[in-house]
Amino acid sequence: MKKALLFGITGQDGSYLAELLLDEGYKVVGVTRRVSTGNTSRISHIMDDPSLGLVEGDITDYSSVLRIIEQTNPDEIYNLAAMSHVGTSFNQPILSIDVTCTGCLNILEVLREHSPHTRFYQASSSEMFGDAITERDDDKFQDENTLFNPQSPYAIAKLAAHHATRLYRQSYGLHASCGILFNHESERRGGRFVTKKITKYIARLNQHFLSGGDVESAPKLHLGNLDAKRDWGHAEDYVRAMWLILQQDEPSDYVIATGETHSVRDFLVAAFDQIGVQDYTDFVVQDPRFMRPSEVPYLKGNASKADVMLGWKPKVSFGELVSRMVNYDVSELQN
Ligand code: NAP
Ligand code: G4F
Repeated sequence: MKKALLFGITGQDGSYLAELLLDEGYKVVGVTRRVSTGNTSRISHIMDDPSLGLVEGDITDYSSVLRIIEQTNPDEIYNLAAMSHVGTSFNQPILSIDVTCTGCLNILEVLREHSPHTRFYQASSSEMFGDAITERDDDKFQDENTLFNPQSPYAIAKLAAHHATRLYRQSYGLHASCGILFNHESERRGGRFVTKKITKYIARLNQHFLSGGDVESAPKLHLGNLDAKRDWGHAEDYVRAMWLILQQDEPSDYVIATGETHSVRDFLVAAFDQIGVQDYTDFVVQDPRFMRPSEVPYLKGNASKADVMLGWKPKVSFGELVSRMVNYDVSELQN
């Protein structure tokens, strides 16, 4: 029975990856942080699985990372832990670097010194590309050879962790790989990311209309930049890629993306359409509080390498993603 250790098991991706690994017959150990209120809601449905264990730790604390890896002796480690909100990283840059970059180095150092046989997956991000390609280049894709030009403290931290993973692979022979994942969302997406913010609002608006409210009295949705374009997929598809990456004989880095790009405005239109509203402009307020000091204007990934080497392709389309998220939030609110 293979053993996998997951940093970030309580997050969106961690919860889907834990499900996948349990289905594949793994023993899964997840690292959770001590917090004053619960943070295990995304994994509550698998908590009683005898093949799942949780240990308390924090990725910024080298001693807990060392202890957990030594005690677990895993075949595979997936590092999904991060301060993953780009906007927040502008206000908490040092924490972002500590968690997202130093945290990764803590694991790599433990692997180098104490557990070189363990395979390692690092959650790299398309945010690292920054503005290397702009909106003016609408027919262009980012791939494994595209230059990085990070535009946020989060992206700088991810890029440093990305290079550290590559360096430890090359210098010390670790089986260490990075998935450069483009945006992926789901019913379990955190509420402050733009997609979930929109779909939760749509559910509230739907409720407002169902209880007799009109357009005038409807709540408003406050958003920032509507022109940014993202390559949005579903997290279930993307965690399958993470697992496939660690099953390869040779470690390597892979772009994981759908190859389609849509603006935030496109997402808004598609989400409003789910409740039969054709014009979102009566409901959306552009609010400077949600504009970022620096923006990534355009992301569209080319995942050909993953297709050829891993046999990976996304299954969930943009339209299905939007409708799954809206339907989920609508029924959550109704129940
Ligand atoms: P998420 O929902 O925000 O989950 C982040 C996880 O990291 C949570 O389990 C969180 O624990 C944990 N964490 C935060 N600080 C920690 C610390 N100091 N020590 C230990 N754990 C800590 O993020 P996600 O969307 O699942 O993304 C997973 C990973 O992929 C992240 O590294 C993210 O940056 C990266 N990524 C995501 C996307 C995307 O579009 N989703 C794209 C590219 C890369 P709590 O639950 O206790 O907060
Ligand atoms: O949903 P977002 O916050 O995601 P962002 O910044 O693209 O980052 C996500 O994807 C990265 C991969 O590319 C991950 F590495 C990262 O961890 C995270 O999962 O914002 C998407 C776009 C941005 O251009 C933002 O400026 O939506 C724009 N936006 C407009 N109004 C907003 C809002 N974003 C948020 N969060 N909230 C708004 O009100």
